[in-house]
Formats: sequence, C-alpha cells, structure tokens
Amino acid sequence: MEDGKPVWAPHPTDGFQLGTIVDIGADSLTIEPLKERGKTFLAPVNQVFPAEDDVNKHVEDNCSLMYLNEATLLNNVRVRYSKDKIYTYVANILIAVNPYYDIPKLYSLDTIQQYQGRSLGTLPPHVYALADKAFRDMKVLKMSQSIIVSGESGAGKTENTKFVLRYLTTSYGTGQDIDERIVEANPLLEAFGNAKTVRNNNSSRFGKFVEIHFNSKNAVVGGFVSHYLLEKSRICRQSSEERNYHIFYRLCAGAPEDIRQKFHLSSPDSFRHLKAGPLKDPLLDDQGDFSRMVVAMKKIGLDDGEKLDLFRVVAGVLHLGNIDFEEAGSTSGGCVIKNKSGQALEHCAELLGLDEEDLRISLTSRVMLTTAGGAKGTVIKVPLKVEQANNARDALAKAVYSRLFDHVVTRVNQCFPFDSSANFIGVLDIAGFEYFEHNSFEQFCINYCNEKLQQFFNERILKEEQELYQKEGLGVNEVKYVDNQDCIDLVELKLVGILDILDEENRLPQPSDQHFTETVHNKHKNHFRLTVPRKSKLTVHRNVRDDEGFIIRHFAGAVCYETNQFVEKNNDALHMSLESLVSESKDRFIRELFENSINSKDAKQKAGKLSFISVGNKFKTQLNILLDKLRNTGSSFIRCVKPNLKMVSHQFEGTQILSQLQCSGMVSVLDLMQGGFPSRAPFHELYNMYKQYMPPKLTRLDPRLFCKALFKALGLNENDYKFGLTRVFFRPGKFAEFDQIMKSDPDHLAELVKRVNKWLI
Ligand code: AD9
Ligand code: MG
Repeated sequence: MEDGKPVWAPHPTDGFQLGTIVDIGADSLTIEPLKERGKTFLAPVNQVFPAEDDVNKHVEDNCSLMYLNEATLLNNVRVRYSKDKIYTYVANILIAVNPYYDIPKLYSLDTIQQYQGRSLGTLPPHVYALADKAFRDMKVLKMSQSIIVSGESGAGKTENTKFVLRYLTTSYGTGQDIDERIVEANPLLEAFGNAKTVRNNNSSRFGKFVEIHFNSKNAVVGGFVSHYLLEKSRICRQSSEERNYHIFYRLCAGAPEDIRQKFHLSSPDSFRHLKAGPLKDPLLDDQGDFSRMVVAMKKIGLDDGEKLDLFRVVAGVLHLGNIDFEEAGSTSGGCVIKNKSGQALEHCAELLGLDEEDLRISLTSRVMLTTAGGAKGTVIKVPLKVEQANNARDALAKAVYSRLFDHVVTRVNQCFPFDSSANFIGVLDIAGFEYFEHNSFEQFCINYCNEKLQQFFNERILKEEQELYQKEGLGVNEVKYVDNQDCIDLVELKLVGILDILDEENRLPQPSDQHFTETVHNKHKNHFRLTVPRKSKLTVHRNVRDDEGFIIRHFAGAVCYETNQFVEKNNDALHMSLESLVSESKDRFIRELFENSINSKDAKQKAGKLSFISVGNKFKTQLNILLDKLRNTGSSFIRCVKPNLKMVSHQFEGTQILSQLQCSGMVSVLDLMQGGFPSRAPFHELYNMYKQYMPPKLTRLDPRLFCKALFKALGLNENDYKFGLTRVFFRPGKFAEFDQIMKSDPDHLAELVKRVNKWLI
C-alpha cells in the first residue's frame, strides 16, 4: 500500500471506511478516517485493504477491479445496490442482493427474451444469465447442470430459485402443461413447508433440489423435487414472534363454510399449535393465499378428493394439539385426558380415522416389550405421566405432519413425470451457514451440509481455475486452499463421527444428551475442529457447560451447539403404540402416509419393533447422494445476500453484509483470484475490440500476433499478463488498465500507433 493513498479500514457498522495510514506499528496501523480528519484509530494490519482510485466506480464483474479484497468487493456491491443493480459477478459466481421491493422490469418477459442464448458478460449480471449459461452448457457439453443457491434466511434463495425455474420453462419449455406445473408446484410446497419467522415472512423450513429434465432435443420434459430436513419442532412450538406453517392459518382463514363445518375449524386462536405466535401478520394475506393455493393445486392436477385429504389431516393435527392431560388422581402415577379436551379428542379421532378409545389409550399409556423375569417378549402397558403424554401427543402431531409433507412432495412429483430424460438442470435451495444465540441439532445438520457444499465449491472453483491455467499452458503454481475434510470427518466418519456417536446413544436403553456430549469430547480430545465450551478461547464462547455442548470450528466461524434435545431430535420413530395406531387407521390416506414412510422390505418386517430411526444418518445419506449428483454435473453458484435485518428496501448494512460474504467463501475466492489471473479475454475479442484504433499494418496480423505486437508496443509489464493458447490472462485490474490506455485521448493513441509501427519494422 502506497503512502498517502486511501485505504479501506474497519468500520463498526459500514464494514469498511476510507482512511489514510498515518503510522505503521508491528501488527496494527494507525488510520486517519477520510470523513473525520484529525481523529485516528488503530486497525489490525490484516483488516486494512488497498482501495480503488475511484471508489464511486462500479463494475459488473468484480474481477476487473485492480484490488481484489473483501473491502473492494463490499464497496462494489454497495455502489451497485444503490443504483438498483442487485446482481454482480465475481468471475462466474453470481452475487444477488435482496432488493426487498420489485425492481421494475427486472424479471419481465422482455428481459427473459433478452437473455436467451447470450453469453455470460454480454448483458448486465442477472440470474437469467446464469440460468441460460447452465442451459447452453447442458446443450453443448451434453451434461447435466446444477445451480447452487445459498445465503442466510431471507437473502432471496427461494425467489431466485423460482426465477431460474420460470426462466428455463418459459424459454425452453414446449408450451405444454408441464412448464406451468413446474412453476405452480411452488405455492403448494410453500404452503406446507414455509412459515413466518423473525428473519423472513415466508421462510422455507426445508431444503430442496429441483431438477428440470430435458429431452435429447433440449426441451423440458418433466421435473423432480427432492426435499431435505423439514423443521419438525415448529409444528408444536414457535417462538412468540413466529408462526406455524402457512397452511394452518390459510385453512382457518380461507376454507369455505362446508369444509369449516366438516373439519370443525374455527379461528386460529382456538388452537394450541397456533396461538403462541402472532395469529395474523399484516404482511400476509392468509385468505387470499388460500385461494391462490387452491388454484395452484388445480393447475398441477390435484382433484377435490386429494385436496380434502390434505386439509383433513391438517385439521386433524390442529385438534390433536388441543388435547390436554391431567394427573389421574390414582396411585398408578398416570394421567387422563382432561374433560374439556373431549371434543378435541373426538374431532382428532374422526379426522384421522382412529378409534377414539384407542387414541385415548395410546396417548396416555405406552406398550413395552419386557424381558424381565425371563418372560421374554411379554407386552406390558405402562401409564404415562402428564409430561410424557404431552410428548407423545406432540410426537404424533410431528409424525403425521411430516409424513403429510413427504406425501405433498411425492404427489407434486407425480405432476410432472417423464419417461426418459437426456439431461437435467438442478437448482439447490437450501439454508446457508447458521449461527444463532442458541444453536441446536437443526443448526448442526445445516452447518454440516454447508461444510460439504463449501468443499464442493472449493473443489469446483479452484479445480476449474487450475484446469484452465493448465489447458492454456500457463504454468502457474498450484493454488492452495484450506481443506475442510477434517471437519466433515468429525461429523460423518463411521463409528467415531458425531452422527454415529449420537446414533449409538439413541440405541442405549437410557440415552442421555449429557452422556452423548461426554462421549463426543472423549473421542475427540485435542481435535483441532472441536472444543469444550467452558475452556474455549474462541470468540463464540457461551455460558454452556462442557457436558451440555460442544464448539465446532467451521469454515465460516466457530459455533457453539447446545446438545440438549439432540437425542430426541435425532429420532424419527414413534413409540410403538402410536405407530401401530396410525398404521392401522380406518382412513386409507392416513394408513398410506405411514406405509410409505417405511421403505425397505427389511425395515417393514421390523416395523413393529422399530424404536429408533436416525434423522442425522438419513440426512447424511441424502446429502451424499446429492453431492454425488452435483459432482456429476457442471455447476454454477449464486450467493444471495440479505441487505438488512429490517427487511426493507434501500438499506445497506455493511458489516452484516460483509459477514455474509465471508461466510459464503467469497473472500477466499478473491484471495485466489488476486494471486492468479482473474480477467481473461480471447485474442479474437481483443482484436475486434481494438482494431479500429490500430494501423492497417497491425490489423493484418492474426489475432494472436496482433495482441502480442500491441502488448509489446504498449510496454506493459510482463508480470501483469500471460498469453495462453487462446486468450490473454490478466492480473487483477490489469485488463481495465489496458482498456483505459487503449481508449485514452487521441494524442496518446497517436503516440501509441507510432510505437507499434516502430516495433513492427
Ligand atoms: V429462507 O432461508 O427460506 O428463510 P430465502 O429463501 O433466502 O430465505 P426468500 O427468497 O424467501 O429468502 O426472500 C425473502 C423475501 O425477500 C421474499 O419473500 C421477497 O419479499 C423478498 N425478495 C427476495 N428476492 C427478491 C427479489 N429479487 N426481488 C424482490 C425479493 N423481492
Ligand atoms: Mg427460502
């Protein structure tokens, strides 16, 4: 960094501020802010970055800046955002800032048409450009493609995913039903899988990978949705400012009178599962959304019977939630259903096709197989305490609702079937790295998933970069990056990985979260990635006892997980009495929900005795299938950014955005690019761009020689660029510099032409 030149130094809210270096210490710099002359502050050396000469300038591809670092990236994104340019490239990666309002024409049909068939970079950065690149790559390389959309809650993943789906079906569909169905499946998935949270009024509480399949003529033939990890805890409990899944409120608000009567529906405040949070959100139109959902259901081909099946189960879950228990008042230590819950019990039994008495017994007692006294396999009935009965009721609600969600996805998939497909374009919309005040099993799973995706991102971005250098004969050094395999191993390795340790705990006769936590610490003493909360010097340290949690050092930062409830959340099995209750329901639909859930024949045979189904390991298997799939496709990345916590337009909270860019791995990409050759231009493009400025003698040369002659004449520093086989590679910012010289004033150009002529002689 040169003396007196402005630099970017940390700022508490903006992320960075401009200043000049006034003194250099051993590991910190004294900075004088540009806005407050005379004042100074200290900043760590590694958090001060060179600034561009013109900080108000913005570029479509961040790599054409002179200095590639987190500060110049943040500034570029900021300047662009202020002009409603929400998309920015960093090479082929697309950064998308959520505008929180509809930018006119940004997604219009006209815009869709403009982007069709156009190479990346020929038009302003756009999610359509990336979608079209995926399509063209699929067509030319005859290879499936994936688009990985990531970012924190509310960053715009789901909206961008929908734009990709709409773009592809509009542009490359056959104009038949199927195109519309792929788009219209979303309202249904969102009704059952999205909810209002403090971070997003329409937050997806599940991950999904949507594939659009194409035939050998590259026309859309069908689609397929895979889903991951629906947040089950929400069905029975929400924090005071959050809501349950949309469908519950929509049904209460929008169902026509006959359905309301049939399913005994009333306002949301009469249901325990809904009344903890806000019943109505001013920004959400439950009634209107209900009508829109019904229209979408029709469009994708659901008939009235199927629609009623879905609504009936949703209503059944609501009534189930209203069943309350009280102590039995006898010596048995058990409990009974409160008198006032009689109607809830009756409605629930009716809607789920259960015998009222059976439901009562299954909720208040538990059937166990005993081996005591040598009487192997004797069935005994154990009365449940009030708290245990509450748990049983909630477990049943979660099981019924999550099976219902599985069914919705399966049913949606039947709406766009395909016989054969040549290739697909898959879009992954899954939550990004999370760290909250309290982090539980859900965060643990999602962050494990993000470690895997980050590894894939590193592999792809670095590998592609190195392959290109190699192909072009550049002979540059290999690029190194931090490998996170050790962190992935810590979670998923057989036997010693955290997931297997947890499963092992679940299988113990008396599993406990504390014992699980201790085992994790014991098995991984001195593991670089794992520490105990109390003694940890890491900044995330929370007031959690060592046997109540662990800290994992993720690629995006350290997170303290509180292990309370890990054991319970890792188990997908209902206890035996409830499992047999629902699988023997009089209602065919309910029976099928539970039949389908046990897939393998083997598991079916054991079903009667199943007491543990691992959530963590199921997710691990799904994730590995997903990653195998991704590895077999060409890939593009979209990094979504949430501009502010208030969810409003035109507000750019620098520090918060900076942290998102860091978590998404963008900063490491910049480091890589800064050390490499991020800008590149094919010889023929340079030739076409600049031939008008050059003497005829030069333009007669072939594009490669033309460029060589030109570069020589310009006297460019040979460290700033390299000639490959088909293109010139530039060091960061050097292409922009070169372009500026070429387009500079006529006198300068005349001088240049003279020099070129001289060189050619
Ligand atoms: V979550 O992890 O599912 O909680 P997402 O999916 O990242 O989250 P989502 O796409 O749902 O966020 O976006 C949140 C809200 O921002 C949307 O409901 C829109 O109101 C708003 N949004 C997002 N992207 C755009 C956009 N490109 N234009 C206008 C947008 N509004
Ligand atoms: Mg979403």
